Amino acid sequence: PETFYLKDYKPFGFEVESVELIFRLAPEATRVLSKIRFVPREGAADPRFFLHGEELELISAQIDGEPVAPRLIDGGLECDVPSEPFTWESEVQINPAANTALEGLYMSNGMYCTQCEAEGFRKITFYPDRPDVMSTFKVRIEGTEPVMLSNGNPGDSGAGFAEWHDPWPKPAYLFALVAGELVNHPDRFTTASGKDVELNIWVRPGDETKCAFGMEALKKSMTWDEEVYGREYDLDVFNIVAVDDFNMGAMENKGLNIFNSSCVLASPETSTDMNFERIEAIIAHEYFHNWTGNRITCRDWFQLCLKEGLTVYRDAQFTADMRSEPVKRISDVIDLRARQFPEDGGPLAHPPRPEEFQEINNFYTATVYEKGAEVIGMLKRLVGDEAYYKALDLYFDRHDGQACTIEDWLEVFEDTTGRDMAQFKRWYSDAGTPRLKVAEEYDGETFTLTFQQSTAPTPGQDIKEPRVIPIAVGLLNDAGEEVVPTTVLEMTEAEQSFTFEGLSERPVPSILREFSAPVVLERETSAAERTFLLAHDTDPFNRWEAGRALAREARLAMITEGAAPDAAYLEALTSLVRDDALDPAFRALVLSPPSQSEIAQALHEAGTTPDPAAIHDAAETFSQTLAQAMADSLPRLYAATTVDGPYVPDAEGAGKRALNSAILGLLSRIDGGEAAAKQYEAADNMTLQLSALACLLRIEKGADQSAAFFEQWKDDRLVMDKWFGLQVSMARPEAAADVARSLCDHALFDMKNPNRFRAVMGALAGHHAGFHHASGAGYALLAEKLIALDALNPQTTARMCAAFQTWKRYDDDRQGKVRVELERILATEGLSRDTNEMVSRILN
Ligand code: HT7
Ligand code: ZN
Repeated sequence: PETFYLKDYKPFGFEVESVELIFRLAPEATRVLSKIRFVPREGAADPRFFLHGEELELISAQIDGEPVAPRLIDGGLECDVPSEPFTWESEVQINPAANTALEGLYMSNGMYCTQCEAEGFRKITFYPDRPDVMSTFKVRIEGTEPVMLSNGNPGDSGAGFAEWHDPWPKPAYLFALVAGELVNHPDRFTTASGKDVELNIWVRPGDETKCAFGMEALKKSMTWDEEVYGREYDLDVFNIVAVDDFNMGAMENKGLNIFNSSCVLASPETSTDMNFERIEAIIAHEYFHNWTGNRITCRDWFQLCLKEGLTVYRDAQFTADMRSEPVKRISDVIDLRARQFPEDGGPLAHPPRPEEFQEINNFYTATVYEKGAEVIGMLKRLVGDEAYYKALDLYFDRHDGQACTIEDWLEVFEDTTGRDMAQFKRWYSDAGTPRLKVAEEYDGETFTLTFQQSTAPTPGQDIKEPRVIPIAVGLLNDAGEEVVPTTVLEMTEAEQSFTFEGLSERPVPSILREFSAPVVLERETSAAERTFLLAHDTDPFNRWEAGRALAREARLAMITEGAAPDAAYLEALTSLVRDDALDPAFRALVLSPPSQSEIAQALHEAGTTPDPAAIHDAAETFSQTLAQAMADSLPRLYAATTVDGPYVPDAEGAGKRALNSAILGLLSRIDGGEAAAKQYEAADNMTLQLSALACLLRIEKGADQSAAFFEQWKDDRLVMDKWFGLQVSMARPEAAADVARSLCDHALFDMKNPNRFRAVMGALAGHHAGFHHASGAGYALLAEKLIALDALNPQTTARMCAAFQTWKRYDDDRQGKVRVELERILATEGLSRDTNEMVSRILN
């Protein structure tokens, strides 16, 4: 397969002045007519007229009204064209009903729907399908569907047709079309400058009762972007459509966002608190793309983090403002360590701005998104809030309507702050997570922190130069008071010391507050000091972090030394959980244990080969011991944290329910599931129903409730995804693969629906002891199902291959078994480019 390189970038030789499209819809034979005005660029580096096109049947082509015979070549067509501006017209036929890859125009439940990012538009018509080619679009849809939507503002419509006009120049990846039997949940929004905008969430009939929360989230996002970034909406209409079959979460098409139904539909009866929070965040994320992604887009796909990192950063700010800042930060760091750190430390490591790819769909990664967002956070910490917003204003002013690069982005910071961003740019070009070692010294007056940074080699990058690292530090006295408030130290050297003068007693440092940089902090500290920070740190993130380190160390001691669960830690945890003055959501986070995969990573880093069974047993023993240690107070704590009154999906209620559910998890280990069974019976919302069912399944007492749950919800696809997933994640390790296999044979299992596939296979991959069971059954089943899925949906298959990325952490026997499966996938005839690239990288 061809490899594409950042260094090879050349602008397209033509400008596209306007695009007009006509769609004649038919499930198996849709006709697409295009009329595109091209203007040759003077002095173009590449004057070749090449249009991308895949899986298209060319019916006819004309230039300025005269028939032409283009040369059909791999991936598109070439044609001889005039040296003056000209109009290209073509007619192609496509088959949406046969499109199971869910890229281009496809059918989902009888509804027409598109997904064009990154390179799906070339499956709709011949076009320069690259993000730096921007144009206005006029679209006419002809069909019998009651609702027919496209980007921009509505034009004429009548029996059998609807027209749309998008006045904002956009790249083809933001094109969208939806047609089908849909109903809307309407609303309106008036922008800060008085523009009246029609808002709609379009869903299948029956789902209209699940749109109110999403609509509120949309209006809150619109207000927030005006207030915080000064960004207003720019069309008369903003449409959102919910689709059941979708490869990812949602897509920011201009004026017509398309959502995986799991990321927009919500009701108390069918959605958990976590679903509500995620929906609010994703609606915000897609909406925020209107400015960071659509009005200003990427020059090429290597620059993907320009729009994704910034937009993730913006949606995190939004969630922090709507909910709790520390809780959001802690949750994001848990997620970063679980998804991005393993990527950065394994065979799939790549910089936030990669320099080569075979299939761009494989680079919608935690590194591009979440590390990309961390990089923005560091930038803001280094320049300060005021300079950050000044730079953003300049970015919007200077680059509105353009397709930009990371260089353009950093230049606005250079121009507004006068800083040289050359060293900072390494965060975009270098892969790998820096490790930051810290040593402390106190001479009776001066406290010195000495840091050393180092980054291990990553694929294709052996040498790593030092990066700029903002290290937020605060100093505490032994009464827990701040003697030095949070200060951002700017580390630029491989080794660097920072001093704090005038301290009459040795302070306790709180380092990397708010997780001010995406690094691994290595600090030799006593358990006593960690316990002190868990009780007293004035930075909530580091308070949680101290608890997390204690939890990790307790687990490691259990696994490597056969130690009992650490008594001092158990005591500290117990008193924190009982502390009513603390935010329940924070207490729930402190109580939730490190994942088994995180423990495996910690063992690996400490030079011990992780044994998944031993890690699983230690986790069980720890929770059982904690439950017994707290036995007397658990029923009271459970009662005290129960939320009374009608369900409201707000942050406060969600925090209380999270704590209540963590306590129920412990309680069910000692009461035989009595409280959980009662909660299940009484539950009037999905959060309580599902948490009770999970507790019961974990102690193998939930068979009746599971059957009842199935009967109650078998007609609701999204709830059934939860049921499918839970069966696997709550299975005993030795049974997990068998449970997953039999679920794949279930009448309601559907290979073509990515949500259902991920519910089962994603749960298996996330079941650490089950997936890595010594039998190899987990590896074999995942490989078998990925091979089957690849023939239908390469994008989702390739993404799920990442489950194998940590394989070299484990023992030779397991490595051997994984290798066999990876080689089996690679040897599959007709394997997609997507999966081929992923498996080859993982194997190397
Ligand atoms: N920009 C979008 C990324 C995307 C995508 C979404 C749905 C299906 C396939 C996709 N390929 C790429 C989503 C986002 O980041 O907002
Ligand atoms: Zn995005």
